[in-house]
Order: sequence, then structure tokens, then C-alpha cells
Amino acid sequence: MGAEKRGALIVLEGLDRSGKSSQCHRLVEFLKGTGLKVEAWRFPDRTTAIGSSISAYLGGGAELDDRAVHLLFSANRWEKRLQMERKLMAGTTLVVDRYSYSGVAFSAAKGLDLEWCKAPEVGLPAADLVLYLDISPEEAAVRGGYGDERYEQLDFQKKVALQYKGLQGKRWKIVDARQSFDQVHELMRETCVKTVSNCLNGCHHLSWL
Ligand code: FDM
Ligand code: MG
Repeated sequence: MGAEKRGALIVLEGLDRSGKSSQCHRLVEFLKGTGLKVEAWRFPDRTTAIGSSISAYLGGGAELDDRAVHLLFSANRWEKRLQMERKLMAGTTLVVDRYSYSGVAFSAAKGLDLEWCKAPEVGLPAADLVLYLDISPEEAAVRGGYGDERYEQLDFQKKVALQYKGLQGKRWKIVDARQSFDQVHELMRETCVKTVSNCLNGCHHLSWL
């Protein structure tokens, strides 16, 4: 396995209603069509015990301390770390709907200290590419409206958008999410193909540098 190329960790981020989930699936179908090994992932992964606590919290059925919830979201990624790294090393590309950036942006938007929010993410597999589906909170809100989950409110989404801006770094590509579904997909394709072909063996780890 040593000489084989690893898969890419491609992350989609953005506000609620920015189109992440549909674009993730479209992207996975496209990459599969090019003959790649690729899987769609998402965080929170609500199928685990930690994920079901998170889901209960998001649905309003459980009250939890803000820091405790932050650590649950992070633990939900850590419990998947080994599986993620094995897949990447075996050459499978992962297209992930939300990752550490959601973790930091949503908790920091509540007023938690930014560095404290980043700390538990250090050491997780680093994204090779972060596609940020850029849409204003106001435009996202008129797109069929938000659901009933915690955080799906305009005022809070505005704070999240500000936090996301501060996290943007060199592996980010900002995609104008106001375009049509097909146009947004087109905008993402080329960078994804390039990212996959540039992935050398050896996994980077998140460091926030
Ligand atoms: N969310 C998601 C967080 O607050 N922290 C995290 O680490 C992650 C991955 O959970 F409002 C928030 C973002 C969103 C909510 O996500 C549920 P989905 O994508 O709507 O299921
Ligand atoms: Mg949601």
C-alpha cells in the first residue's frame, strides 16, 4: 500500500441552506464517474452514540452546556479518525459535509473563545480542500426557510458567517453559492480533480497554522 496514492479529504462548508448536502452528493457522483474511489461522509455523524446525543441536542430534546456540546462534536470526529485515515491511505477520496470548521464557527458564534474551540481539533486529518459555499445569511434564509433545529435562525447564522470568514485559509476555495445548482457544481469540479491528483502519500494533520 505504501506506494499507492492516497485519497483526498475534501470538505464542504457553509451556512445552513447553502446547498452543501446536495452538492456533496453531486460531487461524489461526478468523481465516481471519473473512475475514482470516493465516499460521501458527513458530520455530525448521527449514527453513533455520541452522534445521537448531538442529534437530541440539535432537536431541542436535550439541554447541554455549550462547551460540553462543542467537545461532543469534536469527539464525534475523533471516533471516526482511524476509519477516515485508513480510507484515505487506501486511496479513497472522502467528500465530507461539514468538518472542524463548522465545529469552530458554530461554537465561536456562541461566544466561546476561538482558540479554545480550535484546540480539540488539532491532530485530526487535515482537509486537502475546503469548498466554502458562499451565500449571505439573508439569502440562505429565503431559500425555502430554515428547519426547526437549533442554530437555524437568521441572527445566529449571521454570527456563524462572520466566524467562517475568519477561518478561511490557503486550502479554501470560496464558491458563489447563489448560482444555479449546476453552475455551483461546475465551479467546484476542476479544483476537486486537481486536489485529488495532487495528493501525495502521507496524511496531513490539522494544526490551524
Ligand atoms: N455543527 C456541526 C456544529 O455546531 N458543530 C460541528 O462540529 C458540526 C459538524 O450542527 F447547525 C452544527 C451545524 C448545524 C448542525 O448539521 C447540524 P447538519 O449539517 O445540518 O446536519
Ligand atoms: Mg442543518
